[in-house]
Amino acid sequence: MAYPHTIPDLPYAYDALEPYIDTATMHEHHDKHHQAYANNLNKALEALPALHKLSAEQLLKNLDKVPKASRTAVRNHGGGVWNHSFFWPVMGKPGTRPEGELKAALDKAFGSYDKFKEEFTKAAMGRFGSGWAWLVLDKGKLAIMSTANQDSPITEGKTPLLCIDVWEHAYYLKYQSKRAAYVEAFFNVIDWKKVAEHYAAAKK
Ligand code: MN3
Repeated sequence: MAYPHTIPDLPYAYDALEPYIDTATMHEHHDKHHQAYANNLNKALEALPALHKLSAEQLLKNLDKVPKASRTAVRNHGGGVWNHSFFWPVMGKPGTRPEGELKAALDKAFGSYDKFKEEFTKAAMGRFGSGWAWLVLDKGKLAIMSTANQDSPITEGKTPLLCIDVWEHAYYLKYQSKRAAYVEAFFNVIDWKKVAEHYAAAKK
């Protein structure tokens, strides 16, 4: 999808992730925040027709092709568009557990599911201010990382498999300042089947 950039509908109902992620947050987060990133990306690209054919992913992978004056706007709003479009489908309810090849890879990389959970939580909690925590495939290996603001691992050539949004807008209505409670709740709504699809595609 290229210019004008749009956002996908949620792949489930707004209340589907209750009680872990509340309906009001999903409305606000998807309809207002995500939509605003698309609107602002379009505004930033309005006068740059040479970039209109590029998808958000292509823009983020080629930020050096964006004129300097617009680069920060494209990085922030393009990241906001792509990251949230990736985020919604890695959640679902009931949540699942890693299976098969992905489970084996997680065990190999982190020792166990619990250890993975611990490391991912650490990345989510350790991100100061706004940003994201990610499980990525980096040169064939699973890795956990976090990014600031709307920066995306795809800009660094890494392939995202799973992410959590740790901007306050992702949890403040329900959890107020308790990011840890939100991160803990998130593990109940991870759709590991979707993560496994990303893993299979990334390994090709
Ligand atoms: Mn967000």
